Amino acid sequence: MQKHDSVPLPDYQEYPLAEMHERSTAFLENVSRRHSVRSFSSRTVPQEIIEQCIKAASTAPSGANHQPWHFALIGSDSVKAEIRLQAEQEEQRFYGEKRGGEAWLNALAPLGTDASKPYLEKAPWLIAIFAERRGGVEKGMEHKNYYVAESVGIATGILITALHNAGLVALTHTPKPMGFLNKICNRPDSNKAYILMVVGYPEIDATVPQHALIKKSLDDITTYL
Ligand code: IYR
Repeated sequence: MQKHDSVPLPDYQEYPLAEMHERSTAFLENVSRRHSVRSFSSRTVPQEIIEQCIKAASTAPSGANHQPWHFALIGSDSVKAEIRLQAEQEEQRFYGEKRGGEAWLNALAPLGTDASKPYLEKAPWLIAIFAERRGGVEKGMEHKNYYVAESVGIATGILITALHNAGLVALTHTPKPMGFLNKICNRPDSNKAYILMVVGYPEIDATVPQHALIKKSLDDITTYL
């Protein structure tokens, strides 16, 4: 067993109760204005802003602190075009050939999605998020990683929140299968494509499906013991 060192909690900030109420309410109000958007403007977004959001995501807790995530940041028009081409091929099989199955397609009907994904080319940034099955606490390590899906899921949640907080919109796009992203992004087989995040400004006439505005109440999602 290795010796472990500890340091005092470096930057915890306590707030008076009244301020906790205010802060939690303000955060709820802010995050309630986040919506998945499928209609993106081509307006550019500075790379540094996206990088700050990725750094925010990388503060997520992770199994054994191995930080088993990789973010491929894609701004190149030709790479975006290739991703769109391959994603639409998969989506064509999913929707057109009904590979998703009847029940899945019925569940998606209220969202109005289809195989056409123009935003993969139009949005200024795509972030292909990969889950690393192998790695370690330092770059280049080859240990087994733990709780990979949980860790990357939490990091992705922070990324979405950071992007929203910065004033951007995002779409968690998940063509299935997503293996083609490994090749395009030069990621090894030990990486699993997790989510393709589309990021930018919303189109001026962007809409959200009514269906997406249905939110379960606190009562629906909570039990008290
Ligand atoms: N990947 C497809 C299908 C899709 C699946 C789910 I679950 C969604 O919540 C939304 C879409 C697509 O992007 O259209």
